[in-house]
Amino acid sequence: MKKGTFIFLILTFSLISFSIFGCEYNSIYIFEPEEETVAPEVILNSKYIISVNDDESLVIVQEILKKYYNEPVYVLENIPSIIVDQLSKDARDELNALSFSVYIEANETVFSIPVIDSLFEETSVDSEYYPINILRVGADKAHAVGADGNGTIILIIDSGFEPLHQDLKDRSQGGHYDILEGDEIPNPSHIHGSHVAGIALGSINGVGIIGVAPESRLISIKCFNSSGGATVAAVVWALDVAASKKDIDVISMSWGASKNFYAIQLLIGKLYDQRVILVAASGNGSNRGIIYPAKYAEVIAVGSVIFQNDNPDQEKRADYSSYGPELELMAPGTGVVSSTRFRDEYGMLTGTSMSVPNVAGVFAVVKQYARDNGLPTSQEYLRDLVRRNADDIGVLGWDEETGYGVVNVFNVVLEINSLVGN
Ligand SMILES: [Ca+2]
Ligand SMILES: [Ca+2]
Repeated sequence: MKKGTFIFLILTFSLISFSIFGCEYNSIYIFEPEEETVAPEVILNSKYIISVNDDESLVIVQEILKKYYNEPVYVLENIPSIIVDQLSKDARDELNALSFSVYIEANETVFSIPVIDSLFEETSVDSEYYPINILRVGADKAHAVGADGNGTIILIIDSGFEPLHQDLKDRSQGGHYDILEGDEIPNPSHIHGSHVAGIALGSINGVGIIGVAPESRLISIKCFNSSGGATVAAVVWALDVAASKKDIDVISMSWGASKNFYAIQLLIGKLYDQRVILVAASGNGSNRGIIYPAKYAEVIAVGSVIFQNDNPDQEKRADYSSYGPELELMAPGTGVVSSTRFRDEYGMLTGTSMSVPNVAGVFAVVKQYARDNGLPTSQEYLRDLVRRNADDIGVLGWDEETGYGVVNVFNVVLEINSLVGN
């Protein structure tokens, strides 16, 4: 284990008594060392993230830091980066004088979840139905032919989710992680995460809503706080935990920042190399300028479309939806109904945040259906399949405002059927 941050602090002695065949044995001391990590808030609010390009360079950096008592509070497992709570001027000067590149990035709360208004409108749901966004991406018709994400895992990096919600509880894969509290309980800090999860994989269970990939499984990594913000360290830590997980098919990232961070770029590259399909929000900046991580080539940038089921010619980019040369796909994001709080509450939220899980769900379904039909399941193959089956809108062909168009999973299912002669 590369993580060098565990400190064995507390040795607990417990006095127990037990009996064997009626004889009492007292004063048996059990020696239980307890693994104590650095408190999550120390890592989350630390001062810097230091990254290099290889492990050998990282060893040199750590040797230098040791001289100045600037040792890391967290050593990342999957990239040559460390999080430090302090960095003296002398240490920084020595790092900057090294012959290789050392990236010293200040830890700030720059990541946010792009929703237009985080106050949601509560929506009553009488009997189970497909919300209009799910219908628009063709998921109902895909489900009818068995394309439902069965056997895939969607990892959602967000604000946790409501584990008791009727449309989410059966979707849990387990293996969740809570960066904010340093435990494995996904309890939500904000409704955003539950809402995103419901869109991607709300269950077919006779109640509430149905998501895009209702047979897919959910793993949650929580790093966004109750204000919908996250520090760079929180996001880096979350992505590092994600990169340590195996068998993840899709990662849904309804968040971002306008600034590039080298540690995050390294982690996105690492996840891409692990064959994970990465989906993220273009942002709600209303302008030309897509946020990170959606801006990276490895990540599928998703914008929000104002859609009309009966009139596709009128469909256009939502005014708030950021656009640019990296834009790939569109999905509904305005007035989307999904799971929110407690066991059975639903509500409406708006933003590119809501568009992302539609696309993440589509990729889970497409991966399952391609796999089941003996087709390739590489990111490149699936990405190309989804792009060319999107409903083109706006300017003919790919364009900066609407990418390849509105994602349509049923179009993909039809192409797969024709490819394999179903
Ligand atoms: Ca349901
Ligand atoms: Ca177009």
